[in-house]
Amino acid sequence: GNENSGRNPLILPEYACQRATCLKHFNHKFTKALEILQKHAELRDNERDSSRALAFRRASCVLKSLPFPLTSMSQLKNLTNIGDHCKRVIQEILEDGECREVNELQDDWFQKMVVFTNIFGIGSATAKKWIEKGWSTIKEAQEGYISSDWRVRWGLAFHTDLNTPVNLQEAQYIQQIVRKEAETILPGIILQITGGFRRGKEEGHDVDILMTHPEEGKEVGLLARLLQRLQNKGIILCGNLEKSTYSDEMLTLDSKLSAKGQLDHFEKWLGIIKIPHSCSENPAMDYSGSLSIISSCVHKGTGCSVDNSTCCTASEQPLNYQPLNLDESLDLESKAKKQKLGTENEISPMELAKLDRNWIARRVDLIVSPYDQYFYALVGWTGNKQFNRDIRTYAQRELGMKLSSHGLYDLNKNCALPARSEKEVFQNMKLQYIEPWERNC
Ligand code: TTP
Ligand code: MN
Ligand code: MN
Ligand code: MN
Repeated sequence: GNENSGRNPLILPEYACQRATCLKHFNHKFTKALEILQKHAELRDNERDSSRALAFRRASCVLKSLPFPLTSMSQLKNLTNIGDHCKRVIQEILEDGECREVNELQDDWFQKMVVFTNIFGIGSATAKKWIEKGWSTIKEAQEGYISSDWRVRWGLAFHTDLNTPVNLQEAQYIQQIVRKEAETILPGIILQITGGFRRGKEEGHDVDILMTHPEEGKEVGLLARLLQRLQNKGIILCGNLEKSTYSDEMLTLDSKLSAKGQLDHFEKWLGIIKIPHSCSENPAMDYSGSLSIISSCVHKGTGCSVDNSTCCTASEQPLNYQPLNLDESLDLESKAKKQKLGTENEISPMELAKLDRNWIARRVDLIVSPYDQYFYALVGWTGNKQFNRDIRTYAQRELGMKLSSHGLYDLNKNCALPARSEKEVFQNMKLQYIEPWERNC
């Protein structure tokens, strides 16, 4: 290191919610290594490993907040959250440019686990079983695995699509479609892209959209009707609508909403839709015409119904598809007729994926929040996951408050603290406002 760098050992606040953590920073060399250690611990997936995984992540997060590139161990002196193991790794990278332990971790097993757990619906337990069977490729899983989980069937079939990152233009395109339909159903709706894109990422694995309405109660029933409309347009491939399971006592009691937990009780839909290939070349273009063209397969019978509020819960009931011969010269009316009549041919997700098609499958999460919870929901669904962990732990330990995506509860005063803006969420916790793009922990 360079002793003359003029930089005194820096003191950073302990919690990530007290400091800015941006996508671009000075220490990728180190944070990449630490996040491989984190990922490996997560994939091994037992209790001891999961706390180690968090320790690696916290250390990485501290280095992302450093306002300069790390050049000597002495600069770490006053930093919290960097344990001995992390220090060894950092020192080795400082001396050799790389870390042997990190290199050796990225073995065959690790690579396969990463590939398999990147499949929608597949966790480390299933991935481990596949590796024990001797599988090492997606193709082997596609050919050898029969799943009762709709996510896995679709995740395997559309693995190539879903592992092609969603770009910003596609995200905006999807938001545009959802907004248009949602505003038709419920004028005055508030709709916001959250997740990685809101934090300034240019790519993501999905598009997260949070919705609410300023008039309390107006949002009830919106999601089922919205899905019905998207379904009628032939955009939806598969998905699952979860009803809201929220009640006020959860603000204080529920362990699902604890500092570690990322789960919430909002009504939400997690699914896969199709968008035109060409939309990322020209996102401003109106694709309402091509949307009927990409409706080459429409659902039959199953799916979004306002009454039973389920959408394609295919785990119990496999989805049926009726392929339509794409003929762009068909006028809309006969196209609609043909869709309505359909054919008796039903094709599986795998066959659908193999068709010559002008659309790509994209993962979408749609979340509906009541307005009085909205700004807490916005913080929670903006993330990132590590930021949520940190700000929830901070609330609990430093303030004696319980933070979740539903609200903030003061456990000493026994009252909830409402917020009418995201800034108020931070004010209620005596925190300086952290911008969404500063929450990339
Ligand atoms: P993700 O979409 O899983 O992650 P991301 O958007 O940060 O990253 P990517 O670009 O790869 O999509 O989740 C979005 C945020 O929502 C995440 O920061 C944590 C939060 N979240 C919840 O609060 N509850 C949930 O059930 C899930 C899945 C996520
Ligand atoms: Mn997975
Ligand atoms: Mn996301
Ligand atoms: Mn998501």
